[in-house]
Amino acid sequence: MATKYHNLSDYDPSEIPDASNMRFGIVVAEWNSDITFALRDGAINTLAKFGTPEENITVFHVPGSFELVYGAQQLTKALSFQGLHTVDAVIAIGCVVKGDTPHFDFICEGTTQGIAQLNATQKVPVIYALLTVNTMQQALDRAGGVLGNKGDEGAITAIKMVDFKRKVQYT
Ligand code: DLZ
Repeated sequence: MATKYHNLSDYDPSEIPDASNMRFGIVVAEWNSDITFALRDGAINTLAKFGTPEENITVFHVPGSFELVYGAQQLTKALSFQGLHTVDAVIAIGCVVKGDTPHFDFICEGTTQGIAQLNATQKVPVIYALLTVNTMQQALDRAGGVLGNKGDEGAITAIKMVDFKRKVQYT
């Protein structure tokens, strides 16, 4: 959670593993694309900063945040039948803005539980880069605004989780 005490783009670069031999899938919701595309670009730039080549990043778009679970699940599977490579981690990017009805709560809950379930059952970590905000200003603040970029945070988390996975699997 971003607060005035925690900027989403703040991290110590010396603590981030080299990501040059990692492969990532990014699934992005098109709802609130002004926000989600800024998060996506932040994630891609941060992965590149730590060495991930462009060809190791596969980006897919889905209509809304609710579809992120299905999208992420598909990306966690081998994509070789499409000539693509299996990914080491998936970053799920969305932005749900509170409206006048309980729809917000259902989308947030379904997406959150779905991503949690993928993490508990699949081999590939799925990173939760979902903004759930009351106002568009809160989203802007977290999409490259005063509180940083949730996409940066998602990329750093993805790199750390791939590193974690490799350590627990191979040591
Ligand atoms: C329907 C809907 C609404 C009202 N709001 C959002 C939103 O703020 N953010 C978002 O990512 N998606 C929204 N959606 C779309 C749902 O996620 C989903 O795409 C549709 O309910 C179709 O399954």
